[in-house]
Amino acid sequence: MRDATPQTVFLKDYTPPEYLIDSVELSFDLDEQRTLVTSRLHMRRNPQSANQAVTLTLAGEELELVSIAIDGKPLAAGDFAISPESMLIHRVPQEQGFVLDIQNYINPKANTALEGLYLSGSMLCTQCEAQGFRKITWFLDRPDVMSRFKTTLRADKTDYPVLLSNGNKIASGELADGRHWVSWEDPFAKPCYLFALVAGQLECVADSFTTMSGRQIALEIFVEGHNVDKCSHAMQSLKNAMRWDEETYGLEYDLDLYMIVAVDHFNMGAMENKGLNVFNTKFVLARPDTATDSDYEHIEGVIGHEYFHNWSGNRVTCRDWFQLSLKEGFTVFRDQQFTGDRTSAAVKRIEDVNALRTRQFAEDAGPLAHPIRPEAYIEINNFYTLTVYEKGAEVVRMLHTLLGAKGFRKGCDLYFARHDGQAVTCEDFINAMEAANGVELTQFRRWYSQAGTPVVGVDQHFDAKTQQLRLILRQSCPATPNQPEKAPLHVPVKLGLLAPDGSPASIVFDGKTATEITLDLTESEQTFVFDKLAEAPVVSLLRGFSAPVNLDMPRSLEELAFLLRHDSDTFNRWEAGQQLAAKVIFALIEDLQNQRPLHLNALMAKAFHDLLAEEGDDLSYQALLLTLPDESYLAGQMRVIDVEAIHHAREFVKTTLAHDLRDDFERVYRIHHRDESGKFGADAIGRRRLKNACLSYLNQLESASSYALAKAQFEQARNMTDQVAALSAVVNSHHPDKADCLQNFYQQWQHEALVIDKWFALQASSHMPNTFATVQELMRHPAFDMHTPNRVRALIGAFSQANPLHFHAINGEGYRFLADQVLALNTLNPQIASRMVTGLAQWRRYDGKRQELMKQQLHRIVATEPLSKDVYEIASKSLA
Ligand code: 0A1
Ligand code: ZN
Repeated sequence: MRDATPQTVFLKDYTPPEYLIDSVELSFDLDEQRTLVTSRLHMRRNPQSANQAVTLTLAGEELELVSIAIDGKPLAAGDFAISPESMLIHRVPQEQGFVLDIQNYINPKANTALEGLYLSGSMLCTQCEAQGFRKITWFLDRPDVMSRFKTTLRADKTDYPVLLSNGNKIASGELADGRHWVSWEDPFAKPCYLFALVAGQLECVADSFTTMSGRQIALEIFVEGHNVDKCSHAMQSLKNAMRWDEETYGLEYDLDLYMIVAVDHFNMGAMENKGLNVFNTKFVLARPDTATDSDYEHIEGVIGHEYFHNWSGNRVTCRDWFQLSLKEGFTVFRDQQFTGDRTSAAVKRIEDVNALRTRQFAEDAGPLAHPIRPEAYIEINNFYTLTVYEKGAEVVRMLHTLLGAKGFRKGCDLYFARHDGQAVTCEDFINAMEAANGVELTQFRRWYSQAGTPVVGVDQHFDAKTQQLRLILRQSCPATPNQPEKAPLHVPVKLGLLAPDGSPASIVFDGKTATEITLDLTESEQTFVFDKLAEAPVVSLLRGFSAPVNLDMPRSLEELAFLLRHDSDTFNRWEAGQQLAAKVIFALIEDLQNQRPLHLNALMAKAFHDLLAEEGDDLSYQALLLTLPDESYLAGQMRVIDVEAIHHAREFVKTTLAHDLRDDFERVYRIHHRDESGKFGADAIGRRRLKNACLSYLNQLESASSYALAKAQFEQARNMTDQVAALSAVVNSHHPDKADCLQNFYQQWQHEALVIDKWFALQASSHMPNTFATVQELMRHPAFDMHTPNRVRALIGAFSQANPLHFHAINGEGYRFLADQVLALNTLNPQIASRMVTGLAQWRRYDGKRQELMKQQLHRIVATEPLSKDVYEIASKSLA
C-alpha cells in the first residue's frame, strides 16, 4: 500500500547494479500459508559499477526473516536493517565474491494481489514480472542482474504431486511425512522476473517437437484433470509457433523441455518464464463446444507470443523496465506476423489496427499518454500498456517496412548475435538494425521518445497539362503530458494509385515506375510529384496502415464507395468502407443533435447491397467489410463525445440496412448456415463469421422471424461461436425468451468457468435498457468472485469498457459503481484495480456534466487511504 508520497522512478537515473548474483540456489518448503524459502546467493561486486559504497540493498516485500548469514557467518542485528520494501546490509565483503544465505517465510494464501507466490484454487504458482520476485525473497530484483538458478521444491505428495520450476529436472526423491522433493536447474542465466515455480494436482498432456537441427524437445501442458480434453489446440499451436520461428527468424528452442501451466487466477494473459510458461486458462483451453473461433485464434497468438519471448525477451532481455517495449513491441510484432501467416493476413491486420485505433489512440490522446519507452513511472505494472505493446509493435513494423523483410531479418540476426545472454536497450535494437543494413535511423528514434498520435494531412493537385499529381503531406503531433512540442517523425507512407476505372495506375516517381511505393515523410511538410498520369488518379494512401497515425484526408462519399469497390489493398479497401460508414453516421449524429428526421444515405445502402452480392474467397474479410465502425472508434473521432447520439445513429444505420437489405442478409445467412462444428479451416471460420454478421443485422428487425432465427441458432448450435453469437443477438434485443435462453446457457455451462465469463460479459455489454440493474444483480450472483481477475474483467471490465451507452449514463450511476469496485479491488488486487480506473481516465472528452461526475469519482478514489501505488498513479495522473 501507498507510502506518504509514492516515489517516481526515472529512466535518466539508471545506473548499473553495484553487485551481481552469478548463481542462486533456492529451496521451497511449500505450504499454503507458511512457505519457507531458503536462498543462497553467490554474489560479487559489479566491475562495471562506479559506486564504491560497501552497503548492499536488496529488494523484499511482505517477507518474514528467519535467518541471514554471509559466508556462513550469521549477521548480528546491527549488521542490517529491514524496511517494508528492502533490506540494507551495512558491510559486505568487497575483494572477492561472497555467499549470502537467507531464510524467510511467506504466506501464499494471503497473497490476493497475485504477484510473487500465490494460490490459484488449490495450486501454488508464481508471477514474478515485473517485480514479484521480491515478494518471494530478498534479491536484486532488476532485469539487468542475470543469474543461473537451481531450485528445489519440497511439498506434501498428495496435495502437490507435481512440482515444477525452470529448466531441466535434475533429481527427485521421497521425504518423511508423505512429502517429496524435486530439483530443477536452468542452465541459462536469467533475471529473476523469469523465475517460476508451480505445485499442484495437475495432469500432464505431453507431446514432442523435433527442432531444425534434429533435437527432440519434450512439450508438456499441465492442467487440472477436468481440462485435459481442452489442450490439443494449445499443443498444436505451440508446435506451429516453434516451426514458424525457425522458418521465419532462424531461431531454435534451446532447452530440452518446454512446459505450459494453465491457471484460473492470473492478472494478465500469460507469462514467458524460462521453460515454464504460466498461462491464464483463457489462452490455453479450447474445445469446439466451449471456445469460439476467435478464442482459438487468440490461443494460438498468445502461445506464439510467449514462445517467441524465449528469444525476444529471455535470451536477450531488457536492461531496465523503461525498455519494456524492446521485448514486448518486438514480440507482439512477431506474434502478429505469425497469426497473419497462419490465418488471413488481411483480417489480422484489420483487427490489429482496429484495436490500436480504438484503444491505443485514446490512451495516446489522454492524460496517461507516454512514449513506447516511458521516461518515468511510479508503478511499473501500470506500464504494460497498449502503447508499450501495440504501438511498440507498430514501430517495429515500420522498421520492417523501411528495411524490407530481408533487411529486417538481417537486423534481427545481428541483434541476437550481438546480445545473446545480455540485458539491453531499445537503442541496442536500433543500432543492430542500422549496422546490419548500413542505414541511419537517427530521426526514426523519435518514435521511441515521443508520445502522441501524429496527424498526417493531405492536399492533392492534379495538372492535366503536365500530367502530374502533386501530393502535399503535412505532419503534426498534438501535445501530450510533459511534451508540449513535438519534432517531425520519420513516417513511412505506403501509396498506390487507381485509374478512374478502378484499375491500378502506374506510379512514376523520382524517375522510377512501380505499382506501389513507400514515401518517406520526414519533414513537417513535404511535396511528392508523380508523373505521366493521363487522368487524375484516386490516391490510396497509408496502405496496410503503414504508420500509426491519424490520416486527415477529406474524401467524398463517392470516392470512398469507389475505393471500397476497387482498392486492391485489402486494408485500405476495408478502411474506405469504415470511412464511408463513419461519414454517414456523423451526418446522422448532427441530425439527431438538431432534432432533424433521420434518413439513410442511398449510397451506403447501395454499397452494402453490392458487398452482400460479392463472392469473395476470404469470408472472414467479407464479414469485416460488413461490420460498422465501433461506437468507441466513432467516439474517438468526436471533439465532444455524444455517447447517446453515437449509439442511436449507429443503430439507425444498422436497423435501416437490415430493413432495406433484409433479403440479401437472409440469403447470405442461408448460404453459409451449416453445421461445421469442430472444423477450423479458413472456410468454416469465414462462413461462421459472415453468417453471424448477417444474424446481427437481422436481429435489428425485432420481428417474430428474427426472434425465431436467433432462437433456432441458439438451440441448434453445436459450437461456441454460433451459440454465443445467437445468445448475443437474444441479449441485445427484446427477445421474449431472453431470460430462458440465459438460464439455459448458464445451466449448460456452469462448470466451465471460461464459458460463464462469456455469459457475464454478454449481459454486461448489452445495450438494452435495464443493463445497469442486471450488472448490479450479477455482482451478487454466486458465481461472481472479486478474487478471480477473469470474472472481474467479464463483468466490471465489460460494463465499463465495452458498454459506453450505459457506463456513461447521465445520472452518473455507472461512474459511481466503477469507483466502488475500484476501491474494493484496491486492497485485494491493485493491478486489476488500476486497470479498471482507466474507464474514468478519458473524462475530458465528454460534456461538462459527465466531466464533473467522472472527476468526482476520481477525486473520491484519490482521497481514499490506504491507496495502492497502482491506483494512485492512474487516478492522480488522470486528474492532472
Ligand atoms: N510478459 C508477459 C505479460 C505479463 C506482464 C506482467 C504480468 O504480471 C504483472 C504478467 C504477465 C507477456 O507479455 O506475455
Ligand atoms: Zn509479452
